[in-house]
Amino acid sequence: NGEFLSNKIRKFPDGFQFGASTSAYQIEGGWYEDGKGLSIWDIATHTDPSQIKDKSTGDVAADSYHLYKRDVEIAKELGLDFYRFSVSWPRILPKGFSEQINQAGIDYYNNLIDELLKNNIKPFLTMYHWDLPYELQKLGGWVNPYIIDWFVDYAKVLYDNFGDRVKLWTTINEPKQICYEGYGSTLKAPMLNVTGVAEYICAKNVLLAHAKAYHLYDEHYRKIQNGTIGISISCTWFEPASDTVDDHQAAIDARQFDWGQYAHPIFSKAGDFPLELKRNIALKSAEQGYPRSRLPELSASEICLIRGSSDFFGVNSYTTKLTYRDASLEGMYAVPSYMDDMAAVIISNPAWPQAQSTWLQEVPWGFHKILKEIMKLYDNPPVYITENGWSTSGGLLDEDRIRYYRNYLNVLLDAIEEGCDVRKFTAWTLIDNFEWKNGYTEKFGLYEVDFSSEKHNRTPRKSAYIYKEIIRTRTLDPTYEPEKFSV
Ligand code: GBH
Repeated sequence: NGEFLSNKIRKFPDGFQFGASTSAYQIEGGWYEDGKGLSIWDIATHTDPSQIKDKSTGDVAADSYHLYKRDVEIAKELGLDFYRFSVSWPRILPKGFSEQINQAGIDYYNNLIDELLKNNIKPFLTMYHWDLPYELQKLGGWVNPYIIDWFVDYAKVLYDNFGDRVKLWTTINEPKQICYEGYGSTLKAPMLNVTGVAEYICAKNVLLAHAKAYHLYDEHYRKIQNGTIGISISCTWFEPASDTVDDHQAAIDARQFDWGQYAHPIFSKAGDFPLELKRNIALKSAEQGYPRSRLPELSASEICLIRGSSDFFGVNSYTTKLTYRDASLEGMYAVPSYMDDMAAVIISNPAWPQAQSTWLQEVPWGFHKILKEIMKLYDNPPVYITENGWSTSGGLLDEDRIRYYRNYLNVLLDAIEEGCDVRKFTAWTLIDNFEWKNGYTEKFGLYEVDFSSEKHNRTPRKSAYIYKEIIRTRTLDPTYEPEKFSV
């Protein structure tokens, strides 16, 4: 893997679209400006800076709150068909509730959207990319079922203010990362760490919030606004570490815990949480003496509401892991916990090319398997790749990022030829940004940002020229060398 078998030039299908993605907290800055309320990331970075690798914050980040015109110019330079950005909930609704709308926040996104349209770039709006209003966290955040209503109220404000011009929507970015990383561990804000319990309550609430926001659009806005709305789910490929039946089952369980937990209720014919998930958690909960499963049930009407509530499957995919089962390792994880419920041991293969992020390795065939599995499990839904990308420690000459994108796009083209309905590809990310608990130590940008200067200058990396040429020609030419970088 990881090598081109030929130097053949391959063409993308007509209508295939390219974009790049960012998220509000990671690029905007302006953390306490013009009436914005605080988010859980403002609180996390300010109350305990030692949680962030370089003790940094997103207070200024790439300063896109002030430099959004330059961001749009970059999108234009790249020739993007669309730009996927997220809205900061507390910038629009400082207290989280829709009784008080911050006009300066509305203005900011209006300006961004208008600037994009002026340059013929479609705005692709993500409603929630992890920066929950702190006021709602005080009430429990995603484990309080009232958040379903609060999220729908927020969605309504977005449809009312931006829906005349925004025709592409994602409700939620990466439910598993919100729930498991934020509530079942300390990997993401609010770092609640109520393992084996909170992540499952969160999962149910996120699914219902998404579904209700979807139906609000579907029933009250779609006719007039005529857009497309879905959800983005982070999908890692888990490959059995050996050919044993046990390791195969471990890999299936890992996939069901990682993305089936969210995809199955929305995209499968039957709806509801996957069987493996319900069975594993119910069994463990009983063994542990809980009076009921720690995974909350979905009622028949909830199953119905969630099933089919997405016009497309938004896939955020980066990497692959190996998975095995080992009874002697029982007890290696906290009890109860998500990891213990899954009962799969997850490792990486040191032979695979390694990015700056510890979790990220280049495994194009795993990306191919994800696309094929989604086609098989969920009856070939329209797929938008809403994130895919590679991290380095910095520098403009990013040959490894170029190789990664080319190899992933190459198998994406294979998948399309094999019948997968993949319609869009989105690079993560447009510009370097605040990489959550890793601060500014991992660079995912097609453009470098100079964080050492107040100007936050943006400079294209070599990969930006390669991506630009892919978009301009609508082809993948593995031998193309941009003039600017050729010696
Ligand atoms: C994206 O999530 C985020 O949406 C984006 O904000 C972020 O900047 C970008 O990634 C880069 O990190 O394979 O079991 O070790 C990616 C989420 C994080 C999911 C790492 C998989 C590894 C889990 N991914 N995680 S494992």
